[in-house]
Amino acid sequence: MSFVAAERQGAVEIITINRPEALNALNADVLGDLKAAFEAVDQQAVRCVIVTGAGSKSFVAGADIAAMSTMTQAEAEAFGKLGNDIFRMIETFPLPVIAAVNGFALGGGCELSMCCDFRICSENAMFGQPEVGLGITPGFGGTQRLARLVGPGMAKQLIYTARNIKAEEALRIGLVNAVYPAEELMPAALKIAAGIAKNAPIAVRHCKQAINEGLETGMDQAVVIEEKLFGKCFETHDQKEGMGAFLEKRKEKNFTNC
Ligand code: DAK
Repeated sequence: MSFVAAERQGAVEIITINRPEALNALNADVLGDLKAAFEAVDQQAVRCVIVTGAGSKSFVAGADIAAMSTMTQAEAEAFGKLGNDIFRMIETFPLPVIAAVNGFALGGGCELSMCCDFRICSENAMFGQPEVGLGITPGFGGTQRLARLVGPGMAKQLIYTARNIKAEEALRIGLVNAVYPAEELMPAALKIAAGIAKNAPIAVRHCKQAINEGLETGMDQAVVIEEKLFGKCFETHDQKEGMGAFLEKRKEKNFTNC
């Protein structure tokens, strides 16, 4: 897996796009390695995944323009499907995924960050969907996820103008949750991940599923999705442990992911 590095720190898996000579641009090999890295995550032991980019300059500067430049229509569609399938796998991954955006998140990079559960970034981060300036549309879900995250009006303005935005503006429009000095980004991501990891993993997973699936449907159906997942928690050891700890006034909880 030369283009993607994976490292475990306790219950947190850090997945790093590692092609710094091209500002971590995504070609088919990088996408394949990213898929393999997610497939290799130990879902019993790991409680949260962080996705970031190698180097101090770029998260991911987009899909690889050189690789795309000579594609036929059929090849472009296949490339779009490759990326979309992997990004959808990340979006529906049974563990929370945090994007720690450490620089450029342009085009496919912005799209990668948006298929994660939420984004935090460094002060030097820059977001944008510059595709129309290259004569193409966003192709890894950008038209869909940006509109859902920041609203259709803001998404349309950003996509039609191909304007890149800095971290503070990304914060203001709700694309990122927080901005940190570069050296504080990964410690902050790990702290958030640790805060997630101490909670009941099955409950966290069900929350992710309820939010994701509920947003895709009407409220009547959405609350039924929540009811079902809430009910499923009562089959778990961790529900008994969490509620038992409260009733016994016990601070320590032994969540076992079952
Ligand atoms: N692709 C390939 N190489 C890239 C790259 C990219 N997206 N971004 C940077 N690089 C490479 C540069 O070519 C350069 O390589 P060398 O010349 O050294 O060999 C190296 O990374 C360093 O870049 P710069 O020298 O340009 O560095 P600067 O600091 O001067 O500028 C920059 C940084 C991020 C402003 C600049 O590199 C830049 O503008 N990069 C392109 C950003 C961009 O336009 N990104 C969006 C790409 S389009 C679809 C599927 C997917 C997509 C669309 C459709 N379908 C199949 C339908 C997605 C599209 C995109 O993501």
